[in-house]
Parts: sequence; structure tokens; C-alpha cells
Amino acid sequence: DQIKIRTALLSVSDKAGIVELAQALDAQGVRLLSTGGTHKAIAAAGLPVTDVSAVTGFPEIMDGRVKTLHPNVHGGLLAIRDDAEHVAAMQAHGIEGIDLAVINLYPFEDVRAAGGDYPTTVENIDIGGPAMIRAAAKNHAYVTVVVDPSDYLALIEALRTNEGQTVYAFRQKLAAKAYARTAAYDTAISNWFAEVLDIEIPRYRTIGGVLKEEMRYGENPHQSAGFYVTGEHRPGVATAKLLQGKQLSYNNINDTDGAFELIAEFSPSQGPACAIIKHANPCGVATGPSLKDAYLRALACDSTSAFGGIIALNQLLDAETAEEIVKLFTEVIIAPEVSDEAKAIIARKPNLRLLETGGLPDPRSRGITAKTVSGGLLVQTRDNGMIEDIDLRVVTTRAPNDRELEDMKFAYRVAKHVKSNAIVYAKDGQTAGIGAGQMSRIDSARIAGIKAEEAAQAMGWPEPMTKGSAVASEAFFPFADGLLSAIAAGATAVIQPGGSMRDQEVIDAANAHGVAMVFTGMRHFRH
Ligand code: 93A
Repeated sequence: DQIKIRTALLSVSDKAGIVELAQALDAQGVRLLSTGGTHKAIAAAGLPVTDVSAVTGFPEIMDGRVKTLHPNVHGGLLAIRDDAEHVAAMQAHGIEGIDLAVINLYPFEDVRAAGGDYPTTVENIDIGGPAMIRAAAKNHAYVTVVVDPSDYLALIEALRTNEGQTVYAFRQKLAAKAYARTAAYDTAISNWFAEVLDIEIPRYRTIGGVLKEEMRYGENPHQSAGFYVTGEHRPGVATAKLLQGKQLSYNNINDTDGAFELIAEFSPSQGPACAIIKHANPCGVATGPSLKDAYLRALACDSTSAFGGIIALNQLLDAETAEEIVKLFTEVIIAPEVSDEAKAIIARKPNLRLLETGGLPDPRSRGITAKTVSGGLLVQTRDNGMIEDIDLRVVTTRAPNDRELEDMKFAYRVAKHVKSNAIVYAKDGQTAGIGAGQMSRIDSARIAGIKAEEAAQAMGWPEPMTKGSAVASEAFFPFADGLLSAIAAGATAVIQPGGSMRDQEVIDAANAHGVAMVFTGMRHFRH
């Protein structure tokens, strides 16, 4: 159960903490072996260390592609120490046991996330490192494997308090972590290929990531949670810089992602846009002549729900918008950029989390979404369908006018990001009422109408914004009732995928009320 560490092989790309670890090992009388760069760092600190080429009797060749891939290394890691045949093989071939492997890999994920060019990214695929990690982890009965610098302290402590030995349970846990690391590493490589080759089929995608953060809790305080990054080269919540405020919670991350994916549908070239999200559903989305206007217009849709919400912006957060935002309690702001003046204004609210992403993700880009089901994982490609790319089919006698058409598209873009069943009313580039997540479409239509009436009351408007609005349904109206409810709320134009058995009934109802309706042929379920 207890294994004394006599020989350690250190081979790390991330050199942080390696000298301190080497010092601690040296103090325990451990013999240190190391590869080129790591050897240099340890030797520079004045510690005795043997180059691995002295162990292999082979120089590092091919720019380091082959340095530890040698039986003297792998035999030393894999030998069963109390198996007579293994011991005989070690003696016959001059193989010495390696009891500790400290390895972290070529930074493939970092190079990928930084958008490294093809040859650079390929060169950063580590081969020897994962081979050693897997070998050492397989032989955890005898060998300790450390792949994460954050485990150095625990290792040092274990050796210090236990006469330079490690216990089996400790080695087992490290082995579990080791295979998680190599699995995540290969996943990142495979998914990089899928990204480069623009492969859409999930068969070529692997689910997995690197633990970025252990969270205080999950969706509820009794659930534990972690945030894994997949290394997708796409600006967003996983790679954003937290400029101020507490670490994001599980729910914050989920909601912020929803907010940012939604606002990314609004290209900055078409003007400022703002989305306010609560519980992964938008409570207000608007464009405006300025970002401040867009924010105020988004807020006006449902200022009650916006309390404690997440705000996403499609362009630089400026001072005048920041001044407005700090007036209300908000959990998170996410924006591609933040001006220095805006940072200073937000700093007055130290608990407000401010995220800067450096850009907007391309809504057309591919990628995958996943969710777990009991005993399985459901994986699909992202919903990257865009209304701009669709030929709309007018199905009513009256065609929509230009303003209605604009509002229809606006509403449809928002509806794509609303939990089904989704009904979104919009007018003049602003949501007028949103109905989300109801089990029947007519309930969503009714709720959206009620929200619009409440907004009109709160804002002192003479009538709800649904009067003369366009309405979007993210999936077809199964019956005319949902449509009639929307018409009763004042919608004059309707956008929906179509495809119901009762399409004709729905079209007839629209015609009877002089309402213009278009079919998109593309559904945006979001369950
Ligand atoms: O190029 S490799 O795939 N071939 C190898 O034989 C090999 N051995 C160790 N990469 C290899 N390594 C990696 O080198 C380790 O995983 C580590 O990331 C890095 C340490 O190199 P250095 O000590 O020269 O900085």
C-alpha cells in the first residue's frame, strides 16, 4: 500500500511550481530525471537532475517529438515491482523503476483557443506525455502520477508526513485524474479537427472538457457542480474575462450564456442591441439608436422581471449605458468590450459581475449542445439557423409591409432563444411581450399579451405595444386559437414555421382578420 518514491520523472510544459516540487523531492532524497526544458529549469535552480537521454541512451530527436518514447522510460513506469518476470526483464535490459511521473502536456488547448495556425496546433499535440501519463496511471499500484500543478502541494505534504511514501488511495485518485486529463486532451484534439474540417455530424464530436472551476454549488445548494471548458474557439461565457464581481454561479453561467448567444444574433453593424435575461429566458430585447436607448427599451418590456437579471450587449459598453444599468439591481453584464469610463461606473457596484468577451460569437458557426438523460447523453449540433438565410413564404392574402417584416424577423430571432412554447411580440425593434415555456401555445400567447399590458401600465403607455405588433411563434400553431389570441392582443403580422395539419385553418383565420402571415419552414424548438 505504501510506496517509497526513489526516482521521479518530471516533464512539464507548464513550469509553474516545478522547481519548488523538485526541491521538495530532492530534500526527500529522490533521484530526479527530466526532459530538456524541464531539466534546464531544475538544473538552473542548482538541483541535481539527470537528463532523460541518459536513461534512454538516446538523444531527443525530431524537434523533441521523440524524447521519452523508449522502453527504458515505459518499462520503468510499467514494471510490476514484485513480479519475478518483470524484475528479470528490468535487470536484463538495464531498466530502472520510475516511481513518480510529474507531467503536464504541450498546451494544445491554449494554442487552439488562441486560434493558432494549423501546423503550430498540430505540433502542440503531445504524444510522449500522454503515453507516460497513461502508463504511470495504469501502474498506480506502484507509481504515483501527477498531471495537475495544483496537486504538487498535496504530493509534497504526503511525502513529508509519510517518510517519502505515497498510499494506494492517493495514487488511485491521481490515476483517475490522469485518465480524465488524457481523455479531455484527445477530445480537444478531435474537436479541433471537427472544427477545422467543419464537420457537423456528432459522430465526429466527443463530449468533454477541462475542469475550469469547481463551483460552490449547482443549480441548487445541495448539488455540486463544475465548469468545464471545451476549448471551442468562440467568444463567450467560458472564455470571458471577469472584470469585477464575485465568481459566477452555475445559474449565472447558464443564464449569461443564454443572454450572450441571443445578443450575438444582432450584428453590431446593424446597430446597438440589448437583451435582459432571467432564468435563461429573455424578459426584454431591443435595438435602439444608441446602446443606452437599446437598454432602456429592453428594460421597458418587463422592468419587473429585469430585477436581478443578466444584461447582454452586442457592442462596447459605454459610460452612458453603464450609468443607466447601475440604477437597477443586476446580477451580470456581458459585453464584447467595456470602456474605461464604463468600468469605473460599474465599479461603484462591486458585487455586479462584469464580463468582457473580446468579441461576439458567429451565430452561424457550428458546434454542439449536449444534455444528459438518465444513462445517456443527447448531443446535437447548435441551432445555427438564421432568419436572414431563409426564404420567407407569404401565405396570406395580405403581404406584410416593410415595417412588419422587420419586426417579424426581430421577433423570430428572439423566439429562437425562448424556451418552448415561445410566443414573442415585437414592434419597432423592441419586444412587446414574451410568453415562454408553457405547455400549450395558446397559454404562451396569452401570457405574452398579459406581460405587454402590464408593461404599458408600468410605463404609462396609452396602449400595450402588442397593438400593431408582429408576433413570432418558434413552432407551428397547431390550432387557430393561439393565433386568434395574438390577433386579439393586436398583432397584425405573424411569423411561424408552418407545417401543421391545420395550417389552412390558421391561414383562414389570419385572412379573416386581414393579418399578414409568413412561413419560415424552420422550427426553433428549445426545450
Ligand atoms: O513531443 S512529444 O510528444 N514526445 C515525447 O517523447 C515527449 N516526452 C515528453 N512530447 C513529449 N513530452 C512532453 O514534453 C511532456 O508532456 C511535456 O509537456 C514536455 C516537456 O518538455 P520540456 O521538458 O523539454 O520542456
